[in-house]
Amino acid sequence: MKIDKYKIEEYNQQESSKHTRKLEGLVEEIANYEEILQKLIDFQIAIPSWALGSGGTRFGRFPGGGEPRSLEEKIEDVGLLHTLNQSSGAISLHIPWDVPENYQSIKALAAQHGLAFDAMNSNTFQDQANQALSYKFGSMQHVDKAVRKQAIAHNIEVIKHGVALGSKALTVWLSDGSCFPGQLNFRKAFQRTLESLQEVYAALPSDWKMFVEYKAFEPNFYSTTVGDWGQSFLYATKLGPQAYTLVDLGHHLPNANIEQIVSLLLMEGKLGGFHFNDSKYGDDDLTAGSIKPYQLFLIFSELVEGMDARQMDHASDLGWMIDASHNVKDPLEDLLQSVEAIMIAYAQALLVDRKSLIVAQEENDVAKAQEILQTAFRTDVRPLVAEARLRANGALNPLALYRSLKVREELVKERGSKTVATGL
Ligand code: AOS
Ligand code: ZN
Ligand code: ZN
Ligand code: ZN
Repeated sequence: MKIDKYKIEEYNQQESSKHTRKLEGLVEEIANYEEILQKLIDFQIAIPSWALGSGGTRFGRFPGGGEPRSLEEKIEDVGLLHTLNQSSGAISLHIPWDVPENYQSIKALAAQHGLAFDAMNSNTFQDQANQALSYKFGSMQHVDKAVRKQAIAHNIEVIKHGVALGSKALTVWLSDGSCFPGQLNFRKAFQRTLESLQEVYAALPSDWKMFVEYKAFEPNFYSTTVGDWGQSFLYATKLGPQAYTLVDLGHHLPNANIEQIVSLLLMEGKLGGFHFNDSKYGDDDLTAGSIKPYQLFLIFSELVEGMDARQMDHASDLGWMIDASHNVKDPLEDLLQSVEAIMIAYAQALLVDRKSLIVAQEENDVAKAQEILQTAFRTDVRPLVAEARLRANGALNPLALYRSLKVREELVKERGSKTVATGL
């Protein structure tokens, strides 16, 4: 299925006067309006291939219809999102869930949809059918060198797939850890993991980055060998300049101050990128901005401040990815909502009156500082985000258009109502 350009134009025309009315107030208020708009247009968020089908839990899975059955159909789905919002111009693949058979045709298909290949994800947290050794007791931390070698070889193979597709980064998330005290020698597990990562790092092309993703717990519930940002930072620092920490918003212990973590990693030049999602309890992988929109804004506020201080390019100097998966919504609708929430948080962060904030901080004017942040956060920037989309030839309201064009119904017709996409 493809969404015709004229359908978007037609829809935007219908909505045009309503949109203009909402935008007017904002245009007057924002001094650097055009500059902010351009930043919003340039900002792209990668869609994970595993979020395109309904996720499951260990208790069950309720697949929806019309889910992508192949890598080609996953690319097609991200293409649909990008056509609607013009902000999802990349896909993040997962090996072995998406094994590209013909690189040329996959690359051509992605290019046709205006998509780039973002970070490649490896998988040493599951045993595959044809796999020689088991990851039951870990992969890169494993006491058996043969298991570690298998995990290293897999990661190097993932890099090769990525090179063939034009990706520039490898994300390593390890489920390694332990479930019970005494199971593992923490120090030895760390050392073995570091040595394994060093071998993978040595295989990185010089223009590649390696993202070391941390996670507090799950599937191991006593210790995780890359358990928090400190440990990830330690690995990334020991590995070298091409290694960075990746922050998945759901991978912290409850109430962690993620915006402060982001600020300090950025200060040290070790922040690699994000897996955006939201959570109430743990690694819930819910829609970005659905539970704690203020936290998402505060993270973006630190990002804008820190990236500007380091003269970084907002759009291209970090990896912006979503990592979400759930049981109850149409995955494409959910991803449109996530991208929208991220754009809103970014737009609000761009509105923060930085000069006044610095003054308030220097004067210890706590109430003023809070007012400045909350003034930006409480601004309804949706018309601004919509205007950026309009200028980029996207839809004023992607979700509304997705529904009125009956995209899901079309996909069900094409692919059937009982489809199973691979994913977490
Ligand atoms: C797992 O909890 C991590 O969030 C991973 O980033 C991700 O879900 C996985 O790599 C998907 O393959
Ligand atoms: Zn993640
Ligand atoms: Zn997560
Ligand atoms: Zn996760």
